Amino acid sequence: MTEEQMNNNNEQYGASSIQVLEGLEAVRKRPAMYIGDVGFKGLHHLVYEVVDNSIDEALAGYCDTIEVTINEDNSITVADNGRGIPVDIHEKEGKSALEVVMTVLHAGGKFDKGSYKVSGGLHGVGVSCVNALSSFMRVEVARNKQLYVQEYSIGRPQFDVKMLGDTNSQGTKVTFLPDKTIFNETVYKYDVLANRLRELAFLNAGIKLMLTDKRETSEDGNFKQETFYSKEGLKEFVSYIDESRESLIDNVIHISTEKNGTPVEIAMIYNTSYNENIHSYVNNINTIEGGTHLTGFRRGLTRTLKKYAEDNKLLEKLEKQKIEISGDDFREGLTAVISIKVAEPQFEGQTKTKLGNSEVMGSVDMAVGEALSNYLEENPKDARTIVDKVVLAATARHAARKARELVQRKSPLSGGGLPGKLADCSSKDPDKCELFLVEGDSAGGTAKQGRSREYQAILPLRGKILNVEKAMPHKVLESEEIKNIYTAMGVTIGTEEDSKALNLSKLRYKKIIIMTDADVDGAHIATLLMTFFFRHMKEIIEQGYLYIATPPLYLMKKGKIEEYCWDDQQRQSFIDRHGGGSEAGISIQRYKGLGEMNETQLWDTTMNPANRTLRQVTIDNAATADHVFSMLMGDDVAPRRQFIEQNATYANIDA
Ligand code: 0RA
Repeated sequence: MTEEQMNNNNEQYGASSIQVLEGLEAVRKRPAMYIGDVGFKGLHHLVYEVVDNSIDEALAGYCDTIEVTINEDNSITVADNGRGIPVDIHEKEGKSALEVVMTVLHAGGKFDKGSYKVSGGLHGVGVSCVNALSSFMRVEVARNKQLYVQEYSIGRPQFDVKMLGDTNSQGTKVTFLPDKTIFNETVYKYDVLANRLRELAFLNAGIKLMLTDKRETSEDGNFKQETFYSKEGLKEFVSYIDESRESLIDNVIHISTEKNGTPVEIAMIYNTSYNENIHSYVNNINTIEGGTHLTGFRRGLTRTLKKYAEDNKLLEKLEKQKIEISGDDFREGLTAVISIKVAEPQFEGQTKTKLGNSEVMGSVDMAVGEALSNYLEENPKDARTIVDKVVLAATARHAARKARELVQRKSPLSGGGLPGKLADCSSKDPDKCELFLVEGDSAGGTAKQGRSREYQAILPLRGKILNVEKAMPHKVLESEEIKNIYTAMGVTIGTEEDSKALNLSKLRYKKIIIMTDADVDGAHIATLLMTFFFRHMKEIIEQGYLYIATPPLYLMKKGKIEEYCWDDQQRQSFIDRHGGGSEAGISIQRYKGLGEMNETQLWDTTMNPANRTLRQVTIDNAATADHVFSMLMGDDVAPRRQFIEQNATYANIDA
């Protein structure tokens, strides 16, 4: 801030505002501390912070519509039809309450009387923080039949709250432009915001959330726009996630109750797949690392189903064969969403998305126990179907023991236990080592020739790997190609009790790079591999270790000039620069497969860390990723075709 601005502010607002300014200066000095990062994630997080305030107003029962607009300049407008932020003079600060909310760190909740604030969430930093990180912000409040406004620049008010005139509506409208000197990314991605708003609509039944993108108009001249609204909340959420799966029972089991003061809502269904898909939320925040609520859910589920099965003598077959049921067996083919509200959540874990409050465990356990045992008694046909599935899972797991032991055995020593097809690198430092998973033996051979022998290992994969979305769990571990991936990576899997627990302590590479042809088959193979990682090695994705290589599409030549191009825009640019817009005299080589490049070309374009572009695979929204993968890899052809047509840039399905 310049001296001059500082003085101006002091004159206008008195000495008390110095404190305020210091607060927001701290946010600008260490933005990552407040919003996680200053990249793509942090940029989108700003929107969630503002939307959360409106969600709180809706949950308090005062508003039912929230409109989010991406404006042409990548500024964002969030408007709700709530009571409007109070504008009267705040006694302690001596200025408009509106200004305090917008400019004082953590002031947002000051007027709040009880209730669970979703805005107390993951970062929960409030709108003032967004203000501090915005080169421009404007708030409009419609309240008491009057329209009020104030504007800010990097959190500093540009004038006192002023009245604009009469109005018959009410609500709050915030517009902000993220500060380009703070953020590395300043372009919003429609789908990312859409996924979060859809999720919020499912989590908060009855609230209408709209998203409009003013940056592009479709052919009919309208802006891109979607409305997210769910009448039945979690029940519809579970149906949406399982849209492409065949369900095992007729109904979504729905639990909505309050235990020891903790509101607990759960929706669950069993499908014919072998995947466990549990998504858990605390105060609308996706707790991807789980926590006490998830543990409570698992306990309640296992205990209740086991008791029902025992009481009805449905486990005798297993007992005869001396097969013990494990916790996993109760969750095979289960899709569930758990959403609870906690007044003072304790978030732990690496990404602060693991609930720590111990008192919650018993509440969720009890809620599941009561509601599920009732459901089973009232729906004996469904109960029988579920128990049969559990018994089948236990039997298959028992039979698959051998396959698992293979992957469970100690991580191979260097050389000895490694797959024969692996061309390993000489360095043993996982931080520096990379494993390329390459489509086909021929491209694998080229990659071996071209690579850095010190840091890059090559594992050629034959054709299409198993579709893990459809295969039974033991088939996954029996697959030669998949076993090779585990052993090459040095990853072992957990105990029989928790077969999904991965042991990454001997991980041999911290970059796993999928390298496939730039054609439809290559895209399919990359998707199969991503699906495998998503379902069976999620931590590898979560740790940021999974990447996709991007081979070029064209080699352009004019005389002695050669350039690689990755898209049609670059291709056109070459033609413009070297042919004056005409293709005459220009040779265009279209690469369809990696095999069409020699080892030097493959190294230069796709493998050399100095030139290559790797796309990191990330899970932006776990529920969306689940929905997308089950759709892409499932039985239904129609939604898959539609998705592929809509998402021509295939590898971007990292959801
Ligand atoms: C505190 C008190 C009151 C409204 C709000 C906060 C409020 C905040 C936001 C943020 C975005 N939209 C919002 N809508 C309302 C009103 C208290 C009263 O009217 O008695």
